Amino acid sequence: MKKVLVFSVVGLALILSACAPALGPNNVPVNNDSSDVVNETPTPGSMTMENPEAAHMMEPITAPNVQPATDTQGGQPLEYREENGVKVFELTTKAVQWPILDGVTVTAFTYNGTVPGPMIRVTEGDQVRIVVKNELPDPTTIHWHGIEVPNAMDGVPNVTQDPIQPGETFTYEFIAKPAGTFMYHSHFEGDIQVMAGLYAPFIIDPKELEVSPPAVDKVLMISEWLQKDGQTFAAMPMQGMEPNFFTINGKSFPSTEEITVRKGERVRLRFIAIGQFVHPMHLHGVPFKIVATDGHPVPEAAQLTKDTVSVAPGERYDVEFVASETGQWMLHCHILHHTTNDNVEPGGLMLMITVID
Ligand SMILES: [Cu+2]
Repeated sequence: MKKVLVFSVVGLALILSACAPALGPNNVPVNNDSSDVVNETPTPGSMTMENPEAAHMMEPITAPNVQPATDTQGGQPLEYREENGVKVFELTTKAVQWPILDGVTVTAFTYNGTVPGPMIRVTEGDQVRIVVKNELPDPTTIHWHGIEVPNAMDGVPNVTQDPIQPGETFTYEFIAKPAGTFMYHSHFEGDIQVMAGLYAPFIIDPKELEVSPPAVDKVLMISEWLQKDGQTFAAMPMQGMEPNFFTINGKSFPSTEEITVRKGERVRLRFIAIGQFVHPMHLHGVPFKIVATDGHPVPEAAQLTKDTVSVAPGERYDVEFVASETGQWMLHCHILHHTTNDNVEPGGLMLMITVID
C-alpha cells in the first residue's frame, strides 16, 4: 500500500515537471527537448560513422603479405656503426605478425620487426644519426619523445617535415640530450600507428658513469591491443574500441619476461606508458622510490616512497628498490581488467620478479 502511494507521488511529480517548462539560472526557461540534445552531443562512435575521414581508425591493421616475426623479444639494444664520430643507427618500419602470448598473434607495425622496436642507447652528448626506411603501406614519421632535438628533427608530419612515404628513407640527426629515459614513436596517425606497435625505448646514459649502477636496469613499455576474430585494431578509449589484451614489452602474462635478482641487489625499473590508458603499476613485497620522472632525476629529498605509481600515456617513471626478501614477487597493473587476456585472469600487465639467495 505504502509503495503504491510513493509511486503515485513520484509519478505525479514527473508528470508535472514534464508539463511545466524547465527553468535554468535566473528562472529563464531552457529547451530540454531530448532530440536536440542528441544532435548536439553525438557519441564518439556516431561521430566516426558520420565522418568518413575518421572511419579508418576503426578498420583492422593490415599490410600486404605480412610475415611472422623472426625475433621474439622486443626492446633489445640496437647496434650502430661509427662514422666520423657519429653513431649511426638504422631502422626499417615494417608490418609483422607479432606473438603477444602463446596462441595469440597481432598484426603489428614495427621498427625492425619487433614490439617494442629496438632500444637506442647512447651517452649524453653523443651525435646520433638514425636512418629510417619506410616499408609500411602508409606514410610515417618518428618523434623523439622528451629528447631536446632541433625543431626540424621533431618528427611532426606536415609541420617539421614531410611524411616519409612508403619506400622512402629519411635521416634524423641530433645530439643526444639530456640523460634519462626517453622513447621514440610514430607521429603519423599516432592513434593507429603507435597502437599498432611503432614505439621503442631511447635511453641516454649520463656522461659520468654511475658510481653504483643497479644490478638490474629494465625498461618496461606498456601498451594495449584490440584483437577480435583474428584481426588487430588500434585500441583506444572509445566505445567498441577498448582493448582486450595488454602488454609489457610486447608480451602479455604469462609470456612477459621474468626478472631474476639476488637478495640484497638493487633493481631499477623504467616504466614507459605508450598506449592510450593509465596504468597504476603496483609492486608486491617492498616499496620503491621514484628516482626520475619523464627522464629527469628527482632530487633525493623529494623522492617519494611508494608501492604503486600511475603511469599515464607519454609518461616515464624510473623506480628503484632493493630486493630484500627471497620469493616470487608480482608486479602488476592495479586496474584489474588490465591483468586479463581477453577477459580471462591472470594475464596482461603482470610480471614476476624472482628474488634468489
Ligand atoms: Cu592498467
